[in-house]
Amino acid sequence: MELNEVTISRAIVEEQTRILLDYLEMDAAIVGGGPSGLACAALLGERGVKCALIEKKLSIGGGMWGGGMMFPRIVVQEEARRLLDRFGITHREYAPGYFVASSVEAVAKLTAAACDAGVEFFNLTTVEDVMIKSDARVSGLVVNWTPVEMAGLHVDPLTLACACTIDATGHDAVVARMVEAKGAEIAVKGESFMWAERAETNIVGHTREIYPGLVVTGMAANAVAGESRMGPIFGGMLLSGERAAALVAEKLGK
Ligand code: 48H
Ligand code: FE2
Repeated sequence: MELNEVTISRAIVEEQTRILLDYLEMDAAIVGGGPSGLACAALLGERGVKCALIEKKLSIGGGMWGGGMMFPRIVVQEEARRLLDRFGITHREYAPGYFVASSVEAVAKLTAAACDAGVEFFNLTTVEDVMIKSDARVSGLVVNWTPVEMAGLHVDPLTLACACTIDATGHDAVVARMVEAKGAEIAVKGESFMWAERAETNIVGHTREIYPGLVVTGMAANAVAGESRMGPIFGGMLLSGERAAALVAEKLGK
């Protein structure tokens, strides 16, 4: 078979353009591809929700790749063990109730689950603003290529419409802060000191719709609530992603 470079180029450009056009309107947009965003995306996709995950970096996985202090291992507690099983992530009981797993396998399997569930990924894409109109709800996301932002170029963005947005941007709670900065009646308190037990116990309760159309999950949920951080224990991230998916699916009637 003789390979034609232009056919290769045409395949990439046409396919991704078709997908981007299709996703200019969607049910749910997940901003951030860390553990909470990935879990949420996979579980929404499995329920038949048309959703995309938007990640500013080249790679998906957020803060999970590095495990704890670059030892590529994560710990998950008893309460979230069923999610390790659900996503097929191998684990070993290190001490009663503490399960240790490879962070690389965890990212890979969560990502694979989201792919299998039909989630689309837009990587190298930064959410730089939100759309809020007279109905006072987040109804869309303003996006640009990350390299445009990195190069400091003035290139105007594009807008995606979404019925629900999930802020899964981690410690910085980027989308929530954008909405707060627009004068909306929400306050992003910022995360508190390390206290794994408290942070992990409370994170699911902090996973909620903080403004019409905007649900927070993962570390962003704790940052909005002024809640503690937890270090490299990841059960709360998975449980929070699961909770966010349930909330969004319910809102969408799925
Ligand atoms: C597009 C964006 C934008 C943007 C950021 O940090 P993450 O892994 O987030 P979580 O909440 O799923 O997981 C948190 C966990 O990794 C962690 O840090 C823990 C448990 N820490 C405890 C502790 O004590 O430190 O992923 C967030 C993702 C990243 O990939 C960002 O690149 C991405 O969001 N992102 N994507 N547009 N504007 N901002
Ligand atoms: Fe962290």
